[in-house]
Amino acid sequence: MRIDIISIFPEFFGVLDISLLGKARERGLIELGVHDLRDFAHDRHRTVDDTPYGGGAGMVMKPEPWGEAFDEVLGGPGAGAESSVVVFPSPAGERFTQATARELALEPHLVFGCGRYEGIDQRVIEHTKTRPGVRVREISLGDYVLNGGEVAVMAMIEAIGRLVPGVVGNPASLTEESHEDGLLEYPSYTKPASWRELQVPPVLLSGNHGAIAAWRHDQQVERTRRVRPDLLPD
Ligand code: 6GU
Repeated sequence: MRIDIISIFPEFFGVLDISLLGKARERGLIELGVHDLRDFAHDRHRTVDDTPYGGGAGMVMKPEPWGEAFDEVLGGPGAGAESSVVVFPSPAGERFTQATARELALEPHLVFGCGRYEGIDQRVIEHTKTRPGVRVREISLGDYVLNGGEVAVMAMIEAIGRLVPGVVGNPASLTEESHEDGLLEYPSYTKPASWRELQVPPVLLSGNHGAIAAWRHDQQVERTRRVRPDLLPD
């Protein structure tokens, strides 16, 4: 998979050199390009924003640098990249879920356009939709507001990247976790069996695999009912 990120804070993404995603890049499973939006602004101050038509607070990102950045990342005007998904992180987008991460992990090319200020001129989104071979999604992490898309994109890339085949060593660890089966994860324990007078639940020491599976499922249902009842069917 190839991932391109366009941002006025490219240095934000330095942390993608480390940890699981860094290893996936060393192994050639994920190819990453980070692009500075200001490289596509040609005035002396490399301006990327301007005041909003119609008035209102804050600044809006100008369309021209975005257009040129997408021309480069998607293969030039009219060139027609084969198949790309462009993601605009936005609190006004559809909600990002594990299902979204699973869908995006199957794509050969993702492009993240990180907006700042009060957003990007809407024509950039509309124009990107007209590029051949390109699908556009506006995606939100949840019902709160971040100053820009960078932190949201970091979270999305971490969720997507670990689902790319080969990135996580043991694929079973991908299915036995929160949200993969619609329930929250069961609690986990390791040695020692007794720590500061707290005991590991005895069933986990019993060696009875059926009883352990049943206990874990009960824990998942109980935890989900308690903290995320919205995830359960009525
Ligand atoms: Cl994707 N972007 C911004 N700026 N704020 C958010 C968000 C995204 N998701 C939740 N809040």
